Amino acid sequence: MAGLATFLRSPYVAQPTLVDGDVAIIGVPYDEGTTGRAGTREGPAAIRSISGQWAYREGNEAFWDGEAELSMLANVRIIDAGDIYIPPTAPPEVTFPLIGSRLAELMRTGMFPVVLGGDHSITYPLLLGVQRVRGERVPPVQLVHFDAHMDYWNDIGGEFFTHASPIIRAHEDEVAGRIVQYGIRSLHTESDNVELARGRGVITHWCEPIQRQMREMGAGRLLEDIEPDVDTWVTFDIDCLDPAVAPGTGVPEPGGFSYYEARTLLRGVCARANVIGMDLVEVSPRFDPGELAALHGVRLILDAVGAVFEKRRHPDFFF
Ligand SMILES: [Mn+2]
Repeated sequence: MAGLATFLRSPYVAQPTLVDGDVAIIGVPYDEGTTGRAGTREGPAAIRSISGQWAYREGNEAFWDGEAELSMLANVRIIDAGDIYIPPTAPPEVTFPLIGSRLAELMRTGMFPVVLGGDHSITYPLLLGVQRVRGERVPPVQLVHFDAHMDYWNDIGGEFFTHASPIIRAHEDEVAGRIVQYGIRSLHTESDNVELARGRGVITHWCEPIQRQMREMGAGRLLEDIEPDVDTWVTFDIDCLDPAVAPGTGVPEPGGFSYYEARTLLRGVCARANVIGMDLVEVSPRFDPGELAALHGVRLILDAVGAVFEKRRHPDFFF
């Protein structure tokens, strides 16, 4: 494979505009928010590296997905805007504004941002950046959250910005409005605030029951919880997948989605809501034999972005 290891071997453009592309890839090599084993700072590089597997798309030609009888990403131009600089040892008070400002800068161009994590703590500053672009009087985005974990801990030993807390932070700061979660299955204690989240209206779809539901009657009912056509951010923690499928992650949990289950839900969300950006977090390459977590991450990004742009072309499109 020739060329630099950008995402899909796309052009590297440091300060892109809509003239350069429709989709901007941005890496956040940050894992200061991890509570256990670190390493997700190496996620963006690993995701870009394995993405070369799909770099055979000539120019902006479509991918044909024969399984879904779907042409994906036709004339969708992807560029790679590189990584956000993370100063070593800097606290979240320093790094989070850097993350939020860079995302806001990219969103103001009108491009669709795809953020490669990094640990899940980055979703909070990303949503702060999204809301800054939207303006104070505009309601916050709907947040669709794929994860094995609720990420609704208030704090861990007085630390409020770890990868266990991005959803509660975003919710309490009102940079996430409606919140729908898929894939949750970790063991919980009081700290997880399961009841608090429920009381505040967070819709949590526990993993095994919805797997059964999808087998028996498809994903339609599950997607009805997504408010149609409203501006939506998708945050996809790779640990929502079965660790047998995607082992390379910081806090793997037994059980979890197959690739097909995650793809059905993810594409369904992108076909129903107006998704304005996404992040894919928690890929941890040193725990990733076969580069499987990174590999699934890339394919799911392609599936999601493909659905987003298909919806823009055909607003009534559905899988
Ligand atoms: Mn998680």
